[in-house]
Amino acid sequence: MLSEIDHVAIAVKNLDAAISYYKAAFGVEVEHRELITSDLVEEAMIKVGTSYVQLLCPTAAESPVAKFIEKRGEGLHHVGYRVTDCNEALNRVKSQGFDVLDEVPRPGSRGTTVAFIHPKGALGTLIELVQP
Ligand code: CMX
Ligand code: CO
Repeated sequence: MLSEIDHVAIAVKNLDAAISYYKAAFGVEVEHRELITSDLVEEAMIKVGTSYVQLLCPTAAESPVAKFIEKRGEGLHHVGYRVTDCNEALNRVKSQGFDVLDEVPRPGSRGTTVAFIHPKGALGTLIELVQP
């Protein structure tokens, strides 16, 4: 059901500073940058093999990522697993009785379809199901 790691998301306070770090330390470039207005974040995607590092910066104080940084500081925020059918994967999680944050799949960045699973029922890890 989980075909690949789509991305590993890192919450950052300053997107340009985070991109500069990745450029300086690893010589890598941003492949895609997008404002995700529905989630009040801006992302910068850096390709690693067939997966990405998603640098994630809040665009408003009420962004879930702003709240996360305030509580825990910068760092790993969630893991995105690539799935072929987000609806099917989400329904499986729900049918097993686990808490989800999205009752139905919704549009994500890059034209993807996504659904989030609550970290509380998922070993303390926020999980995003990503259908390309
Ligand atoms: N990973 C693990 N645990 C997390 C977490 C995270 N990213 N964010 C919050 N938690 C934990 C908190 O530590 C807290 O635990 P305790 O109760 O033990 O203190 C609990 O979850 C509740 O946290 P909270 O600070 O009260 O935050 P909220 O419940 O308001 O929000 C969450 C948390 C996961 C429901 C919210 O961040 C959310 O809906 N996320 C999904 C959407 C999202 O993250 N969008 C941005 C990314 C977009 C993209 O990748 O495309
Ligand atoms: Co993500």
